[in-house]
Amino acid sequence: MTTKQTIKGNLKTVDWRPDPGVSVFPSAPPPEYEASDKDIELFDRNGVVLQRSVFKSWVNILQRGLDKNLSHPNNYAFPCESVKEGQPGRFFDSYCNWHRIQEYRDYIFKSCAASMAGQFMRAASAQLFHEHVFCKEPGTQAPTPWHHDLPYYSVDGFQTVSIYIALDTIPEKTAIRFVRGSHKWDELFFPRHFLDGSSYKHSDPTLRLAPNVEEERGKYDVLVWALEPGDAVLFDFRTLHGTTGATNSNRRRAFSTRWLGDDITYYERIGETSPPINLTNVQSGDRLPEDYFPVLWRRNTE
Ligand SMILES: O=C(O)CCC(=O)C(=O)O
Ligand SMILES: [Fe+2]
Repeated sequence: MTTKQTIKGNLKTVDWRPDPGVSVFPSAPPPEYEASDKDIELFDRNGVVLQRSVFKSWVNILQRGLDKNLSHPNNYAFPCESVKEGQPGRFFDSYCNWHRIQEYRDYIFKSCAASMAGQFMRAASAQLFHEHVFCKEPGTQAPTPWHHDLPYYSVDGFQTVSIYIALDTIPEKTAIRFVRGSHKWDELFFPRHFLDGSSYKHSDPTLRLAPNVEEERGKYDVLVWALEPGDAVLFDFRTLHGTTGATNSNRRRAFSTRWLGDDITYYERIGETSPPINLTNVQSGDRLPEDYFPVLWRRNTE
């Protein structure tokens, strides 16, 4: 069955691992980004920071990559549709395809994203976890349920960042929004399915139900920016984020890369993870293998 209603979570179509023979190592180090101390401090304090226009020259390239992902979803890993039967629009996402889609790989290897990630994490190195793309078509009302990303992932630690790039003009009403400082709450919430907001069935006793920030708006300090193509929003894997259910009048595409610092290790969670990365020969507490998760930037200590 492949009706929109029955898809829960991302489908496994092809292997998330790089195909044999595909090089996952760049031929040259990526260009350096110059993050300001003030912005690094803001990221640490708020769990989210905006860097305007940084990736403008990558927008067309990433749009081309996303076109491949969207038009042949089953050629790629984990295509997912999250609009309920009978509801308008399309909410597509997919991840773990950077080694298969040349445009994604070029961005990851040749842009300043790796250096940017390392600096904002205040880390000595930046290791790629994966990329994640999102597309809401005009007319889509499906909200992105409020969640934070860490409990979805089979990793643990503190030095994390997602670099989320707008590939369209996104007005404030439909843009991704964040609860300021929520990365420091010292709480983890159940991952939620994007289709209907239901929680994953985890028996992990350390997880709680995510708050519904939209329903109790006055209680939370929410940060949101209208975005232009090439703007990047950086956020910690622990920062709560989501959207309203406002109608997307235009297309809303975004490209995110997920980065790990030096203190991040593999962590076998109780229950399903997303992406479903279950590594054999790797124990909780080990570093992630670099042939699947390349270290793309190291701090220059000279
Ligand atoms: O763009 C969205 O609505 C969701 C983005 C998101 O959840 C993420 O990048 O982690
Ligand atoms: Fe997320």
